[in-house]
Amino acid sequence: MEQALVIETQRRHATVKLSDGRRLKCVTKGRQLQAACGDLVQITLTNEHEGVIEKLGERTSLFYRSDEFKEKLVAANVSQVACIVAPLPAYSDELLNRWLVCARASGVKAIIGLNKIDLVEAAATANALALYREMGFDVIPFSAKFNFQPMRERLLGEKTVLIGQSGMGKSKLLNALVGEEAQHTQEISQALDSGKHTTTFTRLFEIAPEPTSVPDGNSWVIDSPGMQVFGLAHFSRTEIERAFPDFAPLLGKCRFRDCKHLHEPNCALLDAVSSGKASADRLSYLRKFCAETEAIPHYSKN
Ligand SMILES: Nc1nc2c(ncn2[C@@H]2O[C@H](COP(=O)(O)OP(=O)(O)OP(=O)(O)O)[C@@H](O)[C@H]2O)c(=O)[nH]1
Ligand SMILES: [Mg+2]
Ligand SMILES: [Zn+2]
Repeated sequence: MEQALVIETQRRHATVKLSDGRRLKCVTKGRQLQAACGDLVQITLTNEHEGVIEKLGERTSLFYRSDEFKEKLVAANVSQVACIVAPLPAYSDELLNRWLVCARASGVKAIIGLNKIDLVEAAATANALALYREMGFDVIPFSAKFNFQPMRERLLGEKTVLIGQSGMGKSKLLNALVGEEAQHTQEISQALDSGKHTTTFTRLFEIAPEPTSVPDGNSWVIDSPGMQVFGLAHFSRTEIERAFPDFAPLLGKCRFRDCKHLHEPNCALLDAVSSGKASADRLSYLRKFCAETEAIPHYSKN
């Protein structure tokens, strides 16, 4: 068996890279085994170009979404999640919150990349994101088209998954970072204010420490298809609540131990919102995500 890095996934198929640089198309052995981009796996070769993933290596992290029916792996072994938003097409604040919660609850750092700052509409988006900066999230304004350096700096030395809705410019950023090799982007119709789904598989790209050097294995970036849904069913209420840095210090300070922060008297979270110390939108996301996860009996939760 040989060790390899998973660099592309689409359904049950994966492409892996061997230590000598060779790439193999692989299938996974058995239904139970689910490989994600970034996974280190043990493979056996079936022929020169194909192999079977026999075993997954231990993961330092796993970023995935889940609902009542299925789990969808996005990336393994990442050190950070970069949520990519843009003024056009308009991004969803709720989805951004789902990714931030998922990253934190998975023990992975989250950063927010604000793309397309060349557009005039970006000023309003930057204002809307000030809230997240106050909470301690790193917000990085950039333009994949005209100046991607601010993002490049945050990606060096890190293993990153880019996550975002369709049309936010994830692939454009990768094109800028790795050039020719990257997947193509297509022009979308801005008039319709809707993103055209371009990327259909998840892919890992290594980036070099200098624009002229070769990758050293320390930095890679995973591009994922745009997502419109992102379930957090694999987390418990407690895990979700703790993943809100603005509310986490208040947990346990409500009058009722099992407070759901809806309309209970002396709720510390509600009080923080009504006194203007915390955001009402953030509290509504917390309630929604917790209610969702509690409605699903499938997962064992603490
Ligand atoms: N003005 C401007 N347009 C950009 C910028 N970055 C990306 N775009 C455009 O936004 C559109 C979508 O870019 P993509 O990179 O395909 O978006 P994506 O996030 O990969 O989308 P999916 O693959 O569908 O998830 C393309 O038309 C890009 O040219 C930018 O910095 N400024
Ligand atoms: Mg894309
Ligand atoms: Zn409460």
